[in-house]
Amino acid sequence: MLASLRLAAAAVVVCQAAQALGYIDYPVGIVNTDAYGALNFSAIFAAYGGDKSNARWTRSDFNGLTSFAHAPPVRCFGADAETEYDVAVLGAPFDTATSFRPGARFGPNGIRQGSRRININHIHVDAKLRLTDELEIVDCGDVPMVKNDNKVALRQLELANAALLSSTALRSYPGKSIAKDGKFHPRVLTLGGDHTITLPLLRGVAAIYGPISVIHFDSHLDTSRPRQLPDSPWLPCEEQPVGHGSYFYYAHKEGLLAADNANIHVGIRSPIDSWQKYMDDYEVGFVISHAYDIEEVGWKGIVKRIRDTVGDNPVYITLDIDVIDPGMSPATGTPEIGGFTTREIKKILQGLAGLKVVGADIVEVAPDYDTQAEVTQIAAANIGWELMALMAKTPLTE
Ligand SMILES: [Mn+2]
Repeated sequence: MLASLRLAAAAVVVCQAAQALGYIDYPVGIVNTDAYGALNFSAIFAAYGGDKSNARWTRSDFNGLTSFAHAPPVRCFGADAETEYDVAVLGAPFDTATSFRPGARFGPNGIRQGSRRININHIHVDAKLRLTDELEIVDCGDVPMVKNDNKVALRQLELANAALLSSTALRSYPGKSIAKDGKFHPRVLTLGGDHTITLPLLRGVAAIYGPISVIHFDSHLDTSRPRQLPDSPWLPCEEQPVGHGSYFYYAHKEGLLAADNANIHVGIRSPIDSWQKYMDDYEVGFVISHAYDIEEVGWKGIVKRIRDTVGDNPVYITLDIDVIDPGMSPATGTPEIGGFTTREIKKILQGLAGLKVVGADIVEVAPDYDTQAEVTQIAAANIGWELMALMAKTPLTE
């Protein structure tokens, strides 16, 4: 009792001393005081959390501008074009090639909103690293994709992505880069957007690294072959536009995917209209791990299957949020029941440590269908954090 009284008395003395030093000097009155001008705002705003830097008040969980996981916002295509970084976060607000519920144009904003509790300056406990110790991460904002012409919108994204990828990364490493030009380039984490955006993004990474092994998390195959008349409204002489279920067909046709079926779908479980879809899929270059593999072989078995498929190739990870069960990620265009839990997807992604991840995207987040608790946006944001941890773990050296 006496000891605790002494401690309390000591605390009061320390507090009075701090006030006397002017460290925290709150004005006595609320209005009509000149004291505000003399206030030490750095100290007052930094008092919570112990970080005395001026940046603290913009970087805490729930205030400041909303960027992805509090990454510094950078005008990557304008005034800050000379800034060097290792990972660029890029928004692709596009949803005019969807087959069912639209709304993923608000995905980049929603995922950033869901990322407020994440901080690139924090330690990733499972990966045993602090992202900012390994990578300079910036948020480049959104590409202004036009809303009334998909061809132009996708071209805008392609050019923006290519501009980021072709620059030089801040960090270089001993040994040879896996890039064709031998240089170290930044990696881009794209926030979609419907899944069509992956086609222009793959064009970008393939230009730098050559054909890529794709790890595709999704409940759908997305390798649909465009149909000809009489099954389709397009004339044989007309170019059939790409959509969010056919972009891999075009990626294969353009030679962007690794040869020898070194690409894999994970989490597949949607119905199909014909078994031909599975034959077309194999021709496009994929093997399939179905959602129920999580019961049959567990996350370790799925990780082994992925690693056996992609080997030592450069890897691009594209994740449709509908790979997660709609109970944990309802806000998406084409939900399918029987998906992974967020814990399972984390274990699978963490199991991919050591792979050379040259880029990644998270797509099909449509915040308008989310719960008040923002469960889908929070899930998507945390998946972004896992993807960046994979990038932080493994530099792109041979
Ligand atoms: Mn899907």
